[in-house]
Amino acid sequence: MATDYYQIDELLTEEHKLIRQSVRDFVNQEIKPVIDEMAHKHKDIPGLMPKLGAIGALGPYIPEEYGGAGLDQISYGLIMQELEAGDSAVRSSASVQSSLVMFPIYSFGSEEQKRKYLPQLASGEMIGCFGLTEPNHGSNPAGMETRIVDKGSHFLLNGAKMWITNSPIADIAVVWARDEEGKVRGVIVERGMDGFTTPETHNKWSLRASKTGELVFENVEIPKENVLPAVQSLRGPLSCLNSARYGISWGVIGAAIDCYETALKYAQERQQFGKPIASFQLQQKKLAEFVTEITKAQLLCWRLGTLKNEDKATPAQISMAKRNNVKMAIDIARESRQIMGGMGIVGDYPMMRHAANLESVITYEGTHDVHLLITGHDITGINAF
Ligand code: TGC
Ligand code: FAD
Repeated sequence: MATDYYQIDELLTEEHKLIRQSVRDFVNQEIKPVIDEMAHKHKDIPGLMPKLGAIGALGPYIPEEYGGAGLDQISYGLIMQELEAGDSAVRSSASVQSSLVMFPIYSFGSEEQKRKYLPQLASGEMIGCFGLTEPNHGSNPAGMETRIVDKGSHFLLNGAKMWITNSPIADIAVVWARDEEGKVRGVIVERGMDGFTTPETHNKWSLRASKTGELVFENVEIPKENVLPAVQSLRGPLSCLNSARYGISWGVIGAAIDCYETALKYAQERQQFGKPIASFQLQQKKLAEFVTEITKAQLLCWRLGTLKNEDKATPAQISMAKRNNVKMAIDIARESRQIMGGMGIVGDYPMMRHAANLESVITYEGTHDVHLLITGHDITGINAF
């Protein structure tokens, strides 16, 4: 992973480059040797979360006093990029834990909640998941049917969430539900609470090295201290999505570079008609377009990261980057597979796995079309949902 056609490395600090290198080393040693087998067997990578915790990939931008690494947003992006070069499932685990579990607890939680959960989440001893999507409400979470009712000494939670990354292995779930006044509240549900189950979703053809499942709540008694005090509207969960979508914008660059570099090397070595296939114009066109699109995506992310560091990135800017970069990566995965000919379909090369994973990435955290409508709304002022 060295593609840097526009010398973007010159915009990074020495610390950024060291962080990137350490995550790259981790992926080369711990993920790449096992990922094909894990994806084939539909198993998550053993001990992944503590390993991610040990390299500082869980909650990198959460302050050190809560167990995070206190890093900036460019560092977070570079970590996501390197993890997704290994597999989107690995980046997914890190981004859910960081942006969808630690971020809401840090941003909306009480001091007690921060001290109780964040250090264990940062180390990977505790695994978290995020429940927003429901069986009847995906793109439109405002329609959520999950409810919490105040029973005086506790809240009672009823409802169901679907398509939840890591739900079958999670110790806690940050869950979004409406209260009696119709306000959207965030609650921390712990495994073992009566009436709380997490059935696994089987037979996925995408993100096979990651567990996905449901969250089902049947009269679950939620202690009052498990409600996030500082959030009472959809703005809460949607602001978590900003952080996760930003990470995905960087992450998919890693998957794209993995495909591009594999195809470039293969095209230079593979001979047909007495010449390397890289000498044919049609193959050069593909490779030249890959590096052009990767470079544009890198610049988009770098600028977005600097805006995020200054707290100036808008949700619509983040939507543009998520949409553009995921499409860029899925196109490169599909086209680079063609450069490999028949070899492109076997697990010795990463293209099919990345392409299949990216089918989820283009759907979750807001679909490709939803992000286009967010841009449309932003530039016209007209909501077309
Ligand atoms: P709307 O009326 O526009 O807004 C409601 C309130 O929220 C505010 N808001 C935001 N705040 C922060 N960040 C954002 N991105 C925000 N977007 C909106 C808004 O200002 C308003 O605030 P207030 O204070 O006035 O109440 O909301 P809407 O119901 O019309 O919906 C807008 C829409 C469609 C863009 C939104 O619902 C959406 O983004 N839908 C897509 C759903 C989605 O992305 N789900 C993701 C689930 S999590 C997931 O997929 C994890 S995968 C993890 C992995 O494995 O990596
Ligand atoms: P729908 O909302 O039913 O959309 C179906 C199609 O209709 C899409 O093409 C969509 O773009 C289109 N569409 C919808 N509305 C409009 C409109 N107004 N105009 C034009 N087109 C429209 N969710 C979580 O809460 N937590 C998680 O951890 C999580 N992890 C996931 C992991 C995986 C592997 C997957 C696949 C999903 C995950 N999700 C998670 C759910 C994900 O966010 C949703 O799948 C996504 O938001 C889309 O919702 P949906 O699947 O219900 O599709």
